[in-house]
Amino acid sequence: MTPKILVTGSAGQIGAELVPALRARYGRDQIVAAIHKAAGSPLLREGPVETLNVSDSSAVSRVVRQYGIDTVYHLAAVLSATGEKSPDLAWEVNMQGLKNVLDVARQAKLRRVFWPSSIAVFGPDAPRKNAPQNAPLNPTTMYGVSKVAGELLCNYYFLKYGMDVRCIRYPGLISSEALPGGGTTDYAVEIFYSAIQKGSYSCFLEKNSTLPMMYMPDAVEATLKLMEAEPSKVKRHSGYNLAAISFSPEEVAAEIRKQMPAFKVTYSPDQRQKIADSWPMSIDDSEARRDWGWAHRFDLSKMTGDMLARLGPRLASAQKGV
Ligand code: AKB
Repeated sequence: MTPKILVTGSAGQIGAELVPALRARYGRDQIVAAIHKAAGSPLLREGPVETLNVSDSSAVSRVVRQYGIDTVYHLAAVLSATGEKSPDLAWEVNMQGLKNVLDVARQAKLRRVFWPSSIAVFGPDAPRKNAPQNAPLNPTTMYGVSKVAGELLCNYYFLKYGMDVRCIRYPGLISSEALPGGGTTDYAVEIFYSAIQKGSYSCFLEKNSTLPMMYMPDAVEATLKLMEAEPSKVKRHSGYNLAAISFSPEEVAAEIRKQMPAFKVTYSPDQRQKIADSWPMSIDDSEARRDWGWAHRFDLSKMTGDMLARLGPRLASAQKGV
């Protein structure tokens, strides 16, 4: 059966690549891209689009009924750095938004729900290297708190109502198609834009601040793989650890320098450093690999090559006004 899908937060970094991938897979009209206020990429407009505030439960319910939705990818969220500036907003969007989507999913008897968790569920007491699936979850950011509570809520809806909620703990995501907004790992995207546009970058994390990261094509692949897995293979309905590569700002800068030898990076850590320091450097994702066959394709060098190859010509023609 071809799913009829609603994607909330479609204009965000994940949505900008996941919506086209879902449309390519299931058909353009099967995917309703919900955006909040942001205009989103023109690509989103190539199929049904709705303006939707996930804090408004009746609006979520209306869209689900109107389109006969059976699956929701609920991506709308406030990320870690914005969440520290506006903790109330992070709680409202991340928690109330998720609760609304789960309640609508229950009432409308939806088939499946996807919800993104994050490496932000971990705090300073989790092992710094290869943080295991069942490490202590004591985050020190509001974003992390909302992700832990959200995971518990997803699992509660599975246990109590039998809802098929599926969930991944994403690492920092790097996309050639959309800029991130308000996260701690955003530097790993900005650095590519700045290298191409200015030949230099001022990094807001320390040079040796290693974090778990992933190229967006891998993240999209993992998301589709988990959502298409046979129910018997999905052994947990809180977040699966998911990993690909771990690198520091100086390591990605060195990789970029292989193609742009004059590229210069300076380091002036800001308040985001404290958030980065509270997260593990790497994640053990063996459960995801074992349960539903997850495997990443992009290492640091392959990702850097692909990012520069995609962004270079696009930014050059934008500069020329083509
Ligand atoms: C952030 O930096 O807040 C996000 C995340 C790791 O979930 N990219």
